[in-house]
Amino acid sequence: MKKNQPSSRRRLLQLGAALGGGLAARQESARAEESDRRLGKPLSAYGERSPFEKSGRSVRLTKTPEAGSSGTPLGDSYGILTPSALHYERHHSGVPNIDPARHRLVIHGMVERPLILTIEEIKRLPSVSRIYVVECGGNSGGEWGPKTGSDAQRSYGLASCSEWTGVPLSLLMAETGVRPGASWILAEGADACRMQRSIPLAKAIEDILLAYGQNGEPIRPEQGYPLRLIVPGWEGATHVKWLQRLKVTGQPHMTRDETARYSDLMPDGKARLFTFVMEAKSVVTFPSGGQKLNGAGLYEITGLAWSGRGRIERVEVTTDGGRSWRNAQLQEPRLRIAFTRFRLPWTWDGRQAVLASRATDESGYVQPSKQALIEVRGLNSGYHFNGIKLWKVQADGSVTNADA
Ligand SMILES: Nc1nc2c(c(=O)[nH]1)N[C@H]1C(S)=C(S)[C@@H](COP(=O)(O)O)O[C@H]1N2
Ligand SMILES: [Mo]
Repeated sequence: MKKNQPSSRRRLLQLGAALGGGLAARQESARAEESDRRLGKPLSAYGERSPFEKSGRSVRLTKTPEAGSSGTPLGDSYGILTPSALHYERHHSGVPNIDPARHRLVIHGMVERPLILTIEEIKRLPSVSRIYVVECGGNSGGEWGPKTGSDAQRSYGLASCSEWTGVPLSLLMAETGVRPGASWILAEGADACRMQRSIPLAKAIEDILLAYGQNGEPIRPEQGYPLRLIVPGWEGATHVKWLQRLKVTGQPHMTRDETARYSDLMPDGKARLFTFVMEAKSVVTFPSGGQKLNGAGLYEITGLAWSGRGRIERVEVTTDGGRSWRNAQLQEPRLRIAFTRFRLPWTWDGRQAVLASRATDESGYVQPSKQALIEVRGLNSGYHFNGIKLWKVQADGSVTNADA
């Protein structure tokens, strides 16, 4: 190293002379930049990630706040928790800007003692923190079609996993009491569309949370600030955001988002309503669509598995398009209804390979192939797809969907 210095310096000087001093100026500004970098920046009240990191939710920008969705970039994720800034978004009419001091939650209908609560009052109640995945019933809906998603975010990214803090709804139901014959609850948001979903009372009492915290801070506006429902294991649309009203009733309300939407039109022409539980699912996040392997050799295949029915028991991985499967290692903790990270070492021989994962949950349910799903469900519905996702590693190392 030292020996080379004089000669490389001489070469640099010659080059500098040839470029007429421009190089010296550039060296000077590079030195200034480097010393700025080392000096760093002062304290900040709220942290930002490194400016070198660019991964984000891919969004179609609209001029007005309207219905839309954006996915979590699962292909860039580590571990099992989704940073709040990258939690997927699904809004039926934009993100309302709600002042928590003026927000109220009303609980009424078939109750003994109706309640109107402020956020401050809700936060005074005994709370719990739980790690749960939230997944849209429409996640991977595009996979039903002939052309499947080209990357992990666009195909499987309407699922994210956070630690949620809030009050068990059972606590408030005990406070209000319920009248005989009560069996459902209507939840309503404070967004422009007043999104509404009906939920069986039994679930409300079992494990629903009235959540105000996400990953250690208040829930983000996109996730329902200041208050949302967390309905463990059930489709995202039941997790009503910006929650303002719970009405206890004797039957479901048959709202738009549980009849015309989020229902599954079966091959016999009948629609399956209230498909609440999100079944076991998994996806390889590395290597996944859009990524590139840098030559043959050793890699670690990794991905995420989860189930609305509980814990993940097993994840198998194939590298030959499903001819053979090997058990992946499951990273602890394996929490109920949360992302479980799986890993498997793999030596890539540099030839085309088709990768996929297959999850089994604690109920014994095994994630089906796309073909098996279509045989039972037909092709009329765009919701509740949980089929095995194939990625193709091309000989040049690029990774695409399996159709490519
Ligand atoms: N009030 C209200 N709640 C809502 C929605 C909405 O548009 N308005 N979207 C629902 C749907 S379809 C899903 S998948 C989840 C998305 O939650 P997230 O945006 O926090 O990921 O919220 C649900 N709750
Ligand atoms: Mo959704």
